[in-house]
Amino acid sequence: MRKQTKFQLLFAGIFSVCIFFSSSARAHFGMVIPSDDIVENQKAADLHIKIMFAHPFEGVSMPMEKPVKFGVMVDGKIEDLLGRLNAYDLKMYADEETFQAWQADFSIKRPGDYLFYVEPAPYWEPAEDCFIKHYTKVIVDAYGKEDGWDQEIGLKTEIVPLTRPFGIYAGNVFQGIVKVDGKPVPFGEVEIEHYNEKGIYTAPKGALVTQVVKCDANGVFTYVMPKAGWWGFAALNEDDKTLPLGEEEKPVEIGAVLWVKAYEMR
Ligand SMILES: [Cu+2]
Repeated sequence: MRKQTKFQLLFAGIFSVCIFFSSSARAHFGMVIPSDDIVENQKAADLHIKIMFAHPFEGVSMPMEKPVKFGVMVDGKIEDLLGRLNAYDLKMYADEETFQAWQADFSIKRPGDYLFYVEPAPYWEPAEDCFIKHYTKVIVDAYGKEDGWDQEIGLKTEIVPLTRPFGIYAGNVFQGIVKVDGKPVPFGEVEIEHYNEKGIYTAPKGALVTQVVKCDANGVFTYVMPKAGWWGFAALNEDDKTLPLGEEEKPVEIGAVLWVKAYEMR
């Protein structure tokens, strides 16, 4: 009995970050952020990829277990990159301590569109009484091939871009189609956040941290990115399967997350 209490306390401690922030904004985002979204020279071709689970605008991270899958699809072929993952201590701008995140290096050798994806381990979120699993994707174009960015990897849930997902200006419209099990999700919800990496932006009110749009009847969402930098789109749905937590079965929030980078016009 005593032991259980201690365990619960530990559990509460670990996840207190989430609970603390849950009242103002509760948007979690799987993050896959490459060192560049467009590779035009040898130097940029050595990509460094960071894989995190966080509140990207507020600069607060959550501990991330080793992902179940990490790979890249190029020209319709999938390469498993799980063995390249290294854990590191992430500290975002508002973090008071470090949390486990993941990173990998990947050198691009030939032209093409590189679709990187992560399937994380389920994350237990007591504040929402559910597990969270964000299937997260980012697309890097190499040497101007611009071919394949609209392909579907075939993830459990996935955002398929309708707008070319690289080389975008701030102020451009961005559209994508949200799919679960390969089928569009009508009127699904999409949460959007800016990766406020250095904490230079503040939200005037809590509601501005996370933008929310809904898909139309065809599962298509539309958003205009107001500023340069990385933007995350998280389409959230509930899985038809549950996962056990002790004796109980708990629901699983599945997110299809896509990251795109916007540029300022010079
Ligand atoms: Cu959280």
